[in-house]
Amino acid sequence: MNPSEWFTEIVPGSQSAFSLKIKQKLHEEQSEFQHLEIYETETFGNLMIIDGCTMVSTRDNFFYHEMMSHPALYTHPNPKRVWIIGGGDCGTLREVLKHDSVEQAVQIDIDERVTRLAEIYFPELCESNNDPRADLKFIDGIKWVKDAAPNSVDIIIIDSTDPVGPALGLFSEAFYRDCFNCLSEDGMIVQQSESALFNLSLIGEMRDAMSASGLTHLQTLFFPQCLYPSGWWSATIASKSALKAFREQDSANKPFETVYYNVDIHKASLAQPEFFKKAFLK
Ligand code: AG3
Repeated sequence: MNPSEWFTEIVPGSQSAFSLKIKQKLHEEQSEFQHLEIYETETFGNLMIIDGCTMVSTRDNFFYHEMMSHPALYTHPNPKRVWIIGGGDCGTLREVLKHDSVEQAVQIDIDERVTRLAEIYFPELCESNNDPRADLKFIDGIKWVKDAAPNSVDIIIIDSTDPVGPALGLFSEAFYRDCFNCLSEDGMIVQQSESALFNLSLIGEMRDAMSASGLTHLQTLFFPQCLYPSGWWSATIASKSALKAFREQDSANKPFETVYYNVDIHKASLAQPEFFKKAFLK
């Protein structure tokens, strides 16, 4: 095996790594905020790497983007205003805009270069960028939420990188409190919450910070994501007030295509593993 033909992400602490065989490097740059690389792989299509970490592949991004969007959008009674903090590849934005109830979806990513590269190398993720309901902003999401007026958003989706570097503040109690303050009464946040196998203590700290901010009814949902460390990922939903009932009928009759998400997957993703219950729910 010639290592130069492979992209490898070594996962600190876990003594494990994930590799993909590459055909060629398509792009590399240091943006103002992070190091960006794009590869063409043998079997996963194109691959985006940020600061050495896998972000998106053509082949398997649907798991993540669908699960970051549809469970929350089918739990909120009538989601009209959605913000995506991060999400510069526009994959979450595309899923959010599949919902007819959504009147405005604002994507706030600090790094415009991520979106410009996604437009070139992941055009399918950007296919809804010209939807009149879409608004792409390239500013600091932490400041955006801090400056927002009360009752200005129904769902905030935090589609961030790992909690290091620019994304660290997106996992803090202060940020969650700012989210709480600008959510509508039925509002909720969804945050990508890493691997329950490799990052359980981080999930615990994140859940504690969410609860301390006033957010409540935390639900961590689980889904496969082979590109990311351990291949098993999670998202955590937290609500401003009482959790609303899952709109199961609407989900069963969803008027759009998905690859992974459906009503049964939604329910199954909420099943809590025994070790997770022991850690946080008992
Ligand atoms: N955001 C989650 C990336 C976390 C991956 N971590 C890693 N490879 N260590 C992905 C952005 C997709 N819109």
